[in-house]
Amino acid sequence: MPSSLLQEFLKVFEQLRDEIVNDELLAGQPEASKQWVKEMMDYNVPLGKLNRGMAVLDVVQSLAEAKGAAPSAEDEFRANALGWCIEFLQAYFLVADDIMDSSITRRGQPCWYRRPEVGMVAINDGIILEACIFRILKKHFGALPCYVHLLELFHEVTFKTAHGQLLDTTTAPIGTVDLSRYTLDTYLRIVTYKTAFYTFYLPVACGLRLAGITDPAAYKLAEDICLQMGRYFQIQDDYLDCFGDPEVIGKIGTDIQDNKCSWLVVQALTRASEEQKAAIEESYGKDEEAAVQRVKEVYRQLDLEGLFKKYEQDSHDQLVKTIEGQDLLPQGVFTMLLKKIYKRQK
Ligand code: GPP
Ligand code: MG
Ligand code: MG
Ligand code: MG
Repeated sequence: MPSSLLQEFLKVFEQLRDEIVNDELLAGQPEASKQWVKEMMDYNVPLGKLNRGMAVLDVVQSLAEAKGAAPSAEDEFRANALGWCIEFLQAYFLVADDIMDSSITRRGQPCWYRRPEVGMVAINDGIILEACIFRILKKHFGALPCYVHLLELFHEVTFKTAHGQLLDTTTAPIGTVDLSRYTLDTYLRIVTYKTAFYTFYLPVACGLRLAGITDPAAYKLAEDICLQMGRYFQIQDDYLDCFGDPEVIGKIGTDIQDNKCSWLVVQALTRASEEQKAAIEESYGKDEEAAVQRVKEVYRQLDLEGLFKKYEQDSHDQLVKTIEGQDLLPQGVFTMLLKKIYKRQK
């Protein structure tokens, strides 16, 4: 039985989805195209963990609680609607990312572009998913003082994420293995941009805007903490890509085949013997099972699982210290997010 918060959140999705399908701008469109959009949204938007989307309400609640208040029903609806805007953005990114990464499954089902009736129509569906954000914002936030801030926030975060994705894909050109590219600096830049802004800063900044906070120092602090958390989150993602259970994470890892600048390869290269480096050089970036297994064997020899577990604990402890060491924003804003990802298996 899903929690009542989750039920409430899913109810808001149904409302927003129906509003989009019946959007006056689509009046006169054939039924079949409306049906396509509805099914495409149902397939791609609500089936994930929903951590990002549900975080906006958590943030709004923490901010209200710190003032001894509780959000009104209207504030809760708005927080959830903004949460769905983030989930639409995420759906858009994932549809596109799965094409770029030649991925096979996502959230336990075939990637959208791999459905026979979809193929490259998925690119257009991604564009529709992004456009939905701005229909939701206009309808539900258009009259609020925070509207322009929210528009800027979604635009800026998208701009940054796409630049992260640019670095991610161009650092991993298919067919050329250049191990000198896989440095920690390059890695941190990629993941800060491709993941941390939209996964952590965006939900927190949405909550701060809804709560009417305008102090730039609050946004700067939120950004610092959220980017730190986002890097930790993507390092977990890279770890799970190799060592996670595809049944649990809902996706089959492709980082080794895709030549990705993953945290694992970066760490492996700083620890590998000449022989192990040669094995990685020979096998990385090849879409062959034996080559993938060879790379994983080196990772096991170097005990990257143990290294990750230690990193995970240190990183968590460091984050707790940073969160507790400030008094500009209620700690709950961040601890709720951190609790959901600490030692995650999916
Ligand atoms: C995660 O990378 C980053 C994204 C999904 C952002 C994509 C951004 C675009 C502008 C398309 P990943 O490839 O490691 O994620 P996953 O493991 O979920 O495929
Ligand atoms: Mg991917
Ligand atoms: Mg990717
Ligand atoms: Mg990944």
